[in-house]
Amino acid sequence: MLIELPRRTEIYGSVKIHELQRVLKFDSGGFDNPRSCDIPLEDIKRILKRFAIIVPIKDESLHLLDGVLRSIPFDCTVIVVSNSAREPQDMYRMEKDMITNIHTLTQQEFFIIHQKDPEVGFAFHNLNYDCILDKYRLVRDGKSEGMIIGMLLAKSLGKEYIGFVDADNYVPGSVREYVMDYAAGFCMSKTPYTMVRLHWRYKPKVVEDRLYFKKWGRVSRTTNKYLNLLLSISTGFETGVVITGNAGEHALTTNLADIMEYSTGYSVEPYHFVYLFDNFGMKAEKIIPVDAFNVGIEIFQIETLNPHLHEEKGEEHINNMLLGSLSTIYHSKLCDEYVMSEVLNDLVDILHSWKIPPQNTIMAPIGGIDAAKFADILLNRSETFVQLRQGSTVKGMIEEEYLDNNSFRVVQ
Ligand SMILES: Nc1nc2c(ncn2[C@@H]2O[C@H](COP(=O)(O)OP(=O)(O)O)[C@@H](O)[C@H]2O)c(=O)[nH]1
Ligand SMILES: [Mg+2]
Repeated sequence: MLIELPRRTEIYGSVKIHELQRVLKFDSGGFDNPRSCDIPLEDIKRILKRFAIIVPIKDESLHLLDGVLRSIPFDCTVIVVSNSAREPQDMYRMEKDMITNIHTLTQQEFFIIHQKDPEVGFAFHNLNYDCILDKYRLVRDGKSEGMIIGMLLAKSLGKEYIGFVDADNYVPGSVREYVMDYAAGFCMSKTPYTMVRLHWRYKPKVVEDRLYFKKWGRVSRTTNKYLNLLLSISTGFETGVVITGNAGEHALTTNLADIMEYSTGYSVEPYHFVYLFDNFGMKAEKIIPVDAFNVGIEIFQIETLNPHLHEEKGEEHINNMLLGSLSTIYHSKLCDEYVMSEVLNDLVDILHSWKIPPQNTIMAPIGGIDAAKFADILLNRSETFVQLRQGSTVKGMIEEEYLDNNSFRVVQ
C-alpha cells in the first residue's frame, strides 16, 4: 500500500497526533518517495494475523452484515457482539446461523456473543467490572459496552491489535480497505500505544434524486471543532489537527486498549481524545501508567480511498450523538468557560430540561480484567457464545455437532 506521510504532527504531552494521511494506492510497486510510505503486503499480512476485528451490531439488515463479514480479510479473527432483538423474532439466532454458514464455507475464525446474555453480566460482576452493568446485572445497552465485550474476547485470544467495523456498511469492498488501512497505520507506528482512526473521503447522500458526495456531517464537524478548540486553548496555538473525533471505524493496539477509559454508547470515540488529552496531555496530573507516558501514544488519521455508505438512522440518532460527543468536551478538564458557553449554544435545541449536558457514564480501563477467565466463564456457562475456529475442534466440543456442522460448536 502507498500512503502519504503526515505533513505535520502535533505533539501534546505524550500524545502525538498525525495530520491526515491519504491512501495513494492500495497496491503499490515498492517505490519509496520522500512524501509517501510504501508498505509491503507481507508487512500488512503480519499484522492481520495478530488482529481481531470487532463488529458491534444492533438490529441491522442481515444483508449488510453478510457483506461486511465476508469482506474482512481472512487472517483476522472476527468477533461479532450483538445487541439485536431476541423477540418477537430472534434476530440474534439469524445472525448466528448466517455467520456459521460463512464460517463453514470459508473456515475463517469467528466468535459471536449476545450483549444481554446474563452470563456476560455474571462474568463482568465476577471480575469486578460492575461499571458496565445495569441494575439487573446485565450489560447496559450501548455500542461502547459491546465494544468492551469484544475487546476482552480479543485479549483472551492473545491478539495484539483490535479494530472495529460497523455492521451497517453498504459497500463490502470499503470494509476490506478499512482493515488494510488500520494495518498500514500499525506498520508506520513507533510505539506499542497506537490508535488508527479513519476519515472518510466522502459520505455520499441522496439529495434530490442524485448522489451528493458529502465530506462532513453535522456531528463530526462540530465534534472536531471542539476537540481542536480544547487543544488550542490549552497550548495557546490554534490547531485543526483533529479530523476524526467521531471515527466509529478505528483500531488500537491491545496495549493502548488496556489503559484507556471508555465512555458509554456513541460517545466512546470522541472520549478517546478527551481521555488522552486529560490524562496524557500537557496538564496531566497523575503519571500512570509510566510506560505509556515515556514511550508516547501515537494517533494516525487515515483518509480512505473508498466512500462510506451506511444506514441513515435519522435526526434523533444524530442529536443523541451530538449530545454524547459534546458532553465529553464539556466535562473535559481542559474545558474553560468560553468553550462551555459555546457548547451550550450548539446544544440549545437538544438540551431540553437539562441546564448542562449530562455527564456520560465512564467505564474504567480493562487492563486489570483477567480476560482468560472472562472467556472461560462464557465458554462454560453462556448460551449465546459461539466459537467457530479454523478446522479444529474446540474445548468440550460434542462429536456429533462436529460431524454435522463442520467444525463449529454452539455452546448451549
Ligand atoms: N453491540 C452493540 N452494537 C450496537 C449498539 N448500538 C449500535 N450498535 C452498532 O454499532 C454500529 C454503529 O452504530 P450506528 O447506529 O450505525 O451509528 P453511526 O454509524 O455512528 O451513526 C452499528 O453496527 C450498530 O448496529 C449496541 O447497543 N450494542
Ligand atoms: Mg452507521
